[in-house]
Amino acid sequence: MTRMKTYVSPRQVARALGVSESTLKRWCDRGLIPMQKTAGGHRRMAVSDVIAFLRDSGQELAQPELLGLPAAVGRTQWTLDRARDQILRALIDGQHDVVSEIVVSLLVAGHDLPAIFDTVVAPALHELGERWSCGDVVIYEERRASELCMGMLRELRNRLQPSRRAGRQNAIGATLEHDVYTIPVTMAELVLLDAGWNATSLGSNLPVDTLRDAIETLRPELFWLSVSYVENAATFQTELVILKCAAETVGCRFIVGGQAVTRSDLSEFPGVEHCHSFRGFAEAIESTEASPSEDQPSRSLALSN
Ligand code: B12
Repeated sequence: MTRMKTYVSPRQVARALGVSESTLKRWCDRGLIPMQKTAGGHRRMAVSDVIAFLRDSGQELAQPELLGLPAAVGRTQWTLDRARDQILRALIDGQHDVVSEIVVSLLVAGHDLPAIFDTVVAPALHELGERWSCGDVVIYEERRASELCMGMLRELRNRLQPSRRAGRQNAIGATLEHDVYTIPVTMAELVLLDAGWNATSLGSNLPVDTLRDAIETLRPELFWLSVSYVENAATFQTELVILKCAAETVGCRFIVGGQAVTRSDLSEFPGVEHCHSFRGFAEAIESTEASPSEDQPSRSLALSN
């Protein structure tokens, strides 16, 4: 499997993009790709910045492996529909590299994480669930696909490293007890990270009391709750009351999403926001960014080891 690199030399970037070093230097001088210097005075470029440049410019990537990206990145012009079908196939067959390659290719081609999650990965997982319930996919294949998907999301998370931390708003999120669905709660974390938030998923299956403590102690600007499974509707309502009170106490936004909760489930909870998709979530969190400062990069995708 290809290892991701955090920083590369301008020569490697020029070769990866298939352009001369003088062309690359011109782009750097125009501020299109930031250049950094190591303590020893060597010029270095963050792979994250190169990816952001590719997303913005449409420039092609000749040799992705020089940046530590899967070799096939950019070779195929994925449409979202075809990417969904191929990811489903790769998930069922346990092909980690193919899943990773498709997701990074879509990013490089300019698709953002909400589009990739809402229209590619989530529908592929829905179809996986359908096939599992019909017996066309057996349990080990479903479990392997879930693990593989989580692996791909963890890799993305390791690479979502905002270059500057000052001024960024904090968000925490989780799922409640009995809800074991780590994939959607991690996707929400990634959407926030890519939008420049300092986001931390506390994971899945958390008792409500510890979540209340987390909100009151960590005092984030935003708390997100991912709800993929509700064991008992009455208990869920009580848990929402507790979390809403905690969020009000510290003055943070409280956003709920997930396949086991609808807007009408929250009708008794004015102030608790509902998002139906990651696109809706991305739009909602954008409106929290009170005063976008230069410390909040619009794109923070950083590829690292
Ligand atoms: C992967 C999976 C698992 C994995 C979870 C692994 C993991 N680490 O997360 C494992 C193997 C553990 C599992 C277990 C079970 N599962 Co399961 N599982 C799935 C599967 C295939 C995918 C779930 C997923 O991640 N979807 C991707 C997410 C992103 O999609 P989504 O939730 O629809 O999200 C959309 C919106 O809701 C929103 N959103 C989601 N979260 C959030 C959060 C925020 C903050 C926001 C803003 C938006 C948002 O954005 C997305 C749109 O793009 C689903 C199929 C399906 N329809 O989803 C079945 C499914 C949910 N599972 C099912 C079942 C029956 C089970 C089990 C009972 C049996 C089993 N398979 O072993 C157990 C029970 C576990 C439990 N205690 O609850 C059924 C549920 C049927 C039902 N409604 O009652 C499903 C629907 C499969 C099916 N077709 O029958 N499962």
